[in-house]
Amino acid sequence: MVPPDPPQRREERKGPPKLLAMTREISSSIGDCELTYQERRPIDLALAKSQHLRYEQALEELGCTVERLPAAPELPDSVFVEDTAIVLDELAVITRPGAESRRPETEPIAAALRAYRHLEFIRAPGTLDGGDVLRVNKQLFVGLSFRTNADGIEQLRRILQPFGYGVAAVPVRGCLHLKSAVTEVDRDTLLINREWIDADAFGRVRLIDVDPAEPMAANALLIEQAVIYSSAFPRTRKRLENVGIVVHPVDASELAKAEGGVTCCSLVFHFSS
Ligand code: CIR
Repeated sequence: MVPPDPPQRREERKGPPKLLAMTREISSSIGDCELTYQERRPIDLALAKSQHLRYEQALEELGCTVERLPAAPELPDSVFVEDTAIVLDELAVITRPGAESRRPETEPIAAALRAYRHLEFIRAPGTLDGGDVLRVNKQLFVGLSFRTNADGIEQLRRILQPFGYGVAAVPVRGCLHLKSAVTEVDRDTLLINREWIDADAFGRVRLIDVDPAEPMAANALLIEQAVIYSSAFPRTRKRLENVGIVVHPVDASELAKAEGGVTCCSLVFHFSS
């Protein structure tokens, strides 16, 4: 009988790290989603699903392996997986979303992430939405928002400190999450709406302002050398392309009615196969 490989031998056989994008199918109850700044408008579920599929294809075109979790009919906002976890190279932190209706979303995400990472958890009374967490290298900027409170940020700081990450709280005003106001579009380059966030918080990075006619345009999803970006913001897209950023446009009109942007619908991280 051939003995099984010792663990270190299996390690040796691992290929180079690849990118995994975890997504979740849109819930049939998406029309009952949480809304903070927008009026409720009807969402075309079939159109939303086909846009979501295109989004997943864009992730694949940019080199991601997509792992799609099944829909949760009873959880309207469950497509917005970004809010449920912060996935870093060393571990994943399962959040405690600020909206009570969204808290049950985390369990299946934790179960799926357990295959890839050690897990830590944000606990009551802390609240934290992943949409409030922007990572730039080893620094995490965390929005102090309607959804994320000081206790949640403090817990995150304590969990990540041993791994060498800095955590800085940044007050957010006038929008749902920090990443509605600012996202990374290139190494050390941020796309920002300064109406909603104080640019000084981010130190010496290059900043690109959204076009004033497109206040919602700061949400872009950087995948290696390109950004997935909503086609609703052509003026800001031009600004990105003018400085050499490669833009991969997607139509995200339906989930935008649920106050979701392109970062919200995936958790992207490295994994070894
Ligand atoms: C909510 O209000 O929680 C959802 N309707 C939208 C969440 C969008 N997520 C994100 O920006 N990270």
